Amino acid sequence: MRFNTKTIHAGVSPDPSTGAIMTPIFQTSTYVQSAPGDHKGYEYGRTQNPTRDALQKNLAALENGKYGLCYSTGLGAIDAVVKTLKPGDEVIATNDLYGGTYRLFVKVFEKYGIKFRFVNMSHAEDVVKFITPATKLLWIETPTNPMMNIIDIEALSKIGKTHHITVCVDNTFASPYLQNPLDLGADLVMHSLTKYISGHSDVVMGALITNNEALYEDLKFIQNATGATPGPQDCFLVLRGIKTLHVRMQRHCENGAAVARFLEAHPSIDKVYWCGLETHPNHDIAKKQMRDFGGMISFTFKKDTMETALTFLKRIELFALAESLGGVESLVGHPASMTHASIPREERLKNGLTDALIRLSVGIEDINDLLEDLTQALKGL
Ligand code: P1T
Repeated sequence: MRFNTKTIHAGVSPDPSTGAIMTPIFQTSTYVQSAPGDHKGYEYGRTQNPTRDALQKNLAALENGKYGLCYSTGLGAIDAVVKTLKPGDEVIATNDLYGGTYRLFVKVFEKYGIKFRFVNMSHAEDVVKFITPATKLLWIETPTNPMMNIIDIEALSKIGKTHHITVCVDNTFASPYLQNPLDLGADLVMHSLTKYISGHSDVVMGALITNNEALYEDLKFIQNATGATPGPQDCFLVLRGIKTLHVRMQRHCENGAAVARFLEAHPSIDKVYWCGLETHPNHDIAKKQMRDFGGMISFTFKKDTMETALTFLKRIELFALAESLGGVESLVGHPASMTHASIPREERLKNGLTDALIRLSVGIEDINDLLEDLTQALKGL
């Protein structure tokens, strides 16, 4: 099956008892057994649920993986990955990444004796000098949030293999429509399903996908033992959203390209961060590992002040000021005070995340309406 067919059919089949074409919401906490241990593969709602099973199979198929696991949030999925480690282990993570991931690593897991190094991975070979015998995990986000840096998944996966380090890619910004890290050699893919995959800003969930059976068994044990599992209603919403992932993504990419080119040519704009621009430092790697460039864009103003940013945010109408991304509606964010507020200012400034940086999640509205809105909001800035 090709990708655009898998979104609709992979992992799902008509309900055997009724023929319902849509996977039912199995809203149950437990399953009846005819004798102790004699059951139909389902014992308890935290451990297994048929709606969740269908989604996990579908997600595995979209990432060309064998095993999928779903979590109550994207951070719940990341938390599970770190729980495969033990005190004394080290993690090398992308220096620019979602603020919540940084907060989980530094504020929660450092207390348990796990060490995190945040490294610029733009040149894969630069990572090698940070590897020690204790390094057990390479944490890659690409494109990164919010600077849209591109990291060479294939090159880093090779480095991971050589040094026996698990390579996990947070594929949230690209979605499986644009990029499949397992095909490029990564061991594990993580998604915030809250974003492009569910696509309608109505659910918070996360997922992990792998081909490695031992890793899957370890993660499945942690999923059941620690309990960050999603409810069946949310699994249904994500399954429903996935059916249009490919058509939504196609439009996100088209609109993203038009907005990036518009901003690049605008006299009030200084830098545009979007991996589809030929001037992006890792555009060639983006072209190699992604099928298109997506709808996430960050930018700065020539008049690089908070006042300019606040005026823009006050004027803009169609782009709603909100956390999150990847829904059908366009959103605008101010990373320094919103999604990345938990990263110390000096750390984020080192990565180019300035006080006035703006991030756009370009939706699938009519592009002319979006460009008109940006035009009026930027006038005279
Ligand atoms: O919000 P949650 O489903 O727990 O996912 C966390 C997460 C993980 N990885 C990336 C790359 C993310 O962007 C996020 C969540 N990000 C936002 C809420 C945001 O506005 O950037």
